[in-house]
Amino acid sequence: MPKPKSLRRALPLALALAATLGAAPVNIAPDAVTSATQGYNSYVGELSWLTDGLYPGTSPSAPVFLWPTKGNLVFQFDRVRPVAAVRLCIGDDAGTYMALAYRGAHLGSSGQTETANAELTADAYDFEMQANTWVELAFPEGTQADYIEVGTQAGAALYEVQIVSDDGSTGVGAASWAQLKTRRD
Ligand SMILES: [Ca+2]
Repeated sequence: MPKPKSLRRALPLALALAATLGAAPVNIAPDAVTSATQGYNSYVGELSWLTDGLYPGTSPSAPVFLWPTKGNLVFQFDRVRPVAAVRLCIGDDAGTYMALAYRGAHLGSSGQTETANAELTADAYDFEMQANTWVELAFPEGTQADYIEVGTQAGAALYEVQIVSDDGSTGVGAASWAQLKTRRD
């Protein structure tokens, strides 16, 4: 489904909110166990390259992970975390992308995401197929997840995956924008 424009505005708002409250947005992708689903999911490269912090902005020799056709990656956390967005650093080959946030999902023994006892807490999509840029798949404010699945239907070259969280130390994440404005006025 096309991504509503409102989702594009959600991350800057979340980041502004977090900055104002003193909880710096952080990349929690390195905290996750990263896996690829099995079946119709061939890739070239190493999963570890997706979260090694190396991409053209940080390293001219950053290795690139290639999906020739399609594929799905999963990121499993040991606890439920607030998640604001998934950011993908795309190389020369661009695809279309989805990011699904769950509570309670897991990667089953068949190599597929098991959602029988899970809740889909948010989903986000990008169909613009832009190469050599960061693509941001923003979740609505307040999204919580312990399992995120990222997929492409058109193949892609990926340098890095970041999962943005405002999981700071203030514990004020539940404040709404309206409440914050009132507090500041
Ligand atoms: Ca990388």
